[in-house]
Formats: sequence, structure tokens, C-alpha cells
Amino acid sequence: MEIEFFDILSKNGPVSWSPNTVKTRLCLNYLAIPHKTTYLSYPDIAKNHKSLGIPPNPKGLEFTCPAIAVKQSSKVFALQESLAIAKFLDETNSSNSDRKIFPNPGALSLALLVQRVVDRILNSPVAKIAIPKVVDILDPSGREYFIRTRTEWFGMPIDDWAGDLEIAWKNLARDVDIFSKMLVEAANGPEGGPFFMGSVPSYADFVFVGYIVWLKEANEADGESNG
Ligand SMILES: N[C@@H](CCC(=O)N[C@@H](CS)C(=O)NCC(=O)O)C(=O)O
Repeated sequence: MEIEFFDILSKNGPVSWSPNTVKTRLCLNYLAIPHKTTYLSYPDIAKNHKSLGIPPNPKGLEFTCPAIAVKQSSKVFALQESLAIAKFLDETNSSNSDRKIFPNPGALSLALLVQRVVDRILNSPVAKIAIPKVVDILDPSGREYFIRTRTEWFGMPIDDWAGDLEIAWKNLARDVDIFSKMLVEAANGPEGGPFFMGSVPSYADFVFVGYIVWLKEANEADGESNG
């Protein structure tokens, strides 16, 4: 089985920087699944996914990264959506490894909950810090696409939408509190460790780390590779 991972191109070099593609990058690395990565410029995502026969998302953006193409005995099948990809990789890899992205029955529920809280609470301040900087790490056509689409979505220029950076950092410090509490409790728990479930990493950690990486990579706007 050959896997091709579709990530989003940036001037930071061969790194995952988007909070969504980071999750897939972590799944592939954690499970040590051999794969090739193809970095797509934003305006090329839809064309690429259509050519692979990926059905459009019924809600929201039709074609997104992460996506993977899986080649098995000359047949190719491809899918998008980070959670669907994580489940697929975990299931298909189970015979090769004792590592699991969802290591126990509660891991999927925990991941869904962390994703929902991140989307509802953490996304707003992190996006306001990261999105104005993402503009500067994109390739020229990605940059043009990103500025145009986000300006349309927000109904105003990106910098106006982002507002005061200091307020966004203050809100982030406040909103990250629940995750700090969860991680401190896990560290002090019976199986103490740095992950939401203590000593065992799982998809919930990958969701949270995606946001930290987004903040970090968005700040690498000088075009130097740190991969
Ligand atoms: N629910 C999707 C969200 C993926 C997503 O929104 N990806 C963004 C990059 S962070 C994207 O590909 N956007 C394409 C566009 O803006 O046209 C997932 O979890 O994979």
C-alpha cells in the first residue's frame, strides 16, 4: 500500500503548518507509516482532489487538506477530512504496530470533545493571531487565493478582522486554561505523562498540538526552512 499525503505549500519549507494537516502529519509519523508528501498551493487543492475522485464535502469548503491517496495493486482511492483519515490510518495500520491513534474506546470521544472545544473556544483567538501571518508564509498564488477568500468570508480585510493582537493573546491565555487544567490533571494522575490520557498519546493530543504548530509556523514568516 502506497500513501500520498496532501499538505499545503508554504515558504517555510517541507513542514506542516495548518492546524488540520498537522493532525495527519502526526498520525503518519506516530504510526511510522511510509508515505510521500505533496504540498499543494491553495488554488490547486480542488483540482487535485477532483482528479483523484474525492467527493466534495457536503458542508463548508468542498475540497480541503489534509487528504490522502492510497494506492493498492494499481487501484487508487483517496479521502479528505482529518478525522476520517486518522480512523482509516489507525484501522489499516493495526496489524503492523502496537501503536494506536485511538488506543482505547474513550480516545475517540475525548478527541471529539477536544476538537469541539478547540473549534468553539480556542480557534477564535489563535486564528486572529495566526491568519494575518499565514499570508506571509504562502507562495504567491496561495497568498492571493488566501487573502481573497478570507476577505470575502470575514467581509473585511484580514487585519481589520483580526483586530488588536494584544487582545487576542489575552483571550488565548484565558481560553487555553481548560487544556492546561486537563494536562496538569493527567500529569498528576496515576499514569502521569504529558498527554491528555497521561502516558499514552492519542488523537486528542494531535488536535491540540495542531493549534500550537499553527501559531509557531505562522510566525516563521521569514521564509527560512525549519523542517
Ligand atoms: N474539517 C476539515 C477541515 C480542513 C480545512 O479546513 N483545511 C483548510 C486548511 S487549514 C483547507 O484546506 N482550506 C482550503 C481552502 O481554503 O480553500 C478537516 O478536519 O480536515
